[in-house]
Amino acid sequence: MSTLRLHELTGSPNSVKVRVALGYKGLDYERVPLELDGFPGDRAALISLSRQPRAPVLQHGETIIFDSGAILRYLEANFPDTPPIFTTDYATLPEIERWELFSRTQLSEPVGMVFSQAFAPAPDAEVLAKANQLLNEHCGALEDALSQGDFLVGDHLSAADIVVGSSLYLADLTESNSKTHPIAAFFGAHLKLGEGREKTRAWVRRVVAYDPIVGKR
Ligand SMILES: N[C@@H](CCC(=O)N[C@@H](CS)C(=O)NCC(=O)O)C(=O)O
Repeated sequence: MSTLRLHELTGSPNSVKVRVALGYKGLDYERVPLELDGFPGDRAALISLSRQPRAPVLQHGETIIFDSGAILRYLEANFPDTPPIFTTDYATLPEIERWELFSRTQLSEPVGMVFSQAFAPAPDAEVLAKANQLLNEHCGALEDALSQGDFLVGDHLSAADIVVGSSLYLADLTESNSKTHPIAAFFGAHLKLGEGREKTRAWVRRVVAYDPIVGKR
């Protein structure tokens, strides 16, 4: 079988998502971390590989897949002997997709606000406070869902948990797992799941535990 090679930005949630999926499925892979000397930095290697500039990109033999959501779907469709992260049930698939959308909209807004402050000459305390407030408000939906069961959809880990949980690792960093990049360290210092978000916090830890890099606390 061809080697799975993951071209990643090690601390980026979209790369974490793919490593969690690979870990949960028990698939061996080789990491190819992208070393950047700034942001967005030189993306020539990714562009020549995949005709676009963003990580993660998965290489499987001659096949190249970009975008974390596309990679999760590729793994699901092509490794049928591994634990499922989507579903065979017609009505349940859109539930998983709704959580993916939640991550790309509700969560990416406060995460984007903190990200922008990581590059500011002096971080704006008001923007950071607003980001924390927004994030914790949006996570109310997760506390509600996790009061019904251990997973967002169904009775096992799915792409819903992987996508949302991996994005939220940025709000639950420790000194040790925020060492992937100075930007991760900035998140560790400035974005936190607050009071009343205990179920969310415990579930994020369960999800990212499948990633040997940021899952180690
Ligand atoms: N194509 C991305 C989604 C959008 C995106 O690019 N998001 C930013 C951060 S929220 C990212 O992952 N950047 C990685 C990079 O700069 O290579 C994915 O694989 O999911």
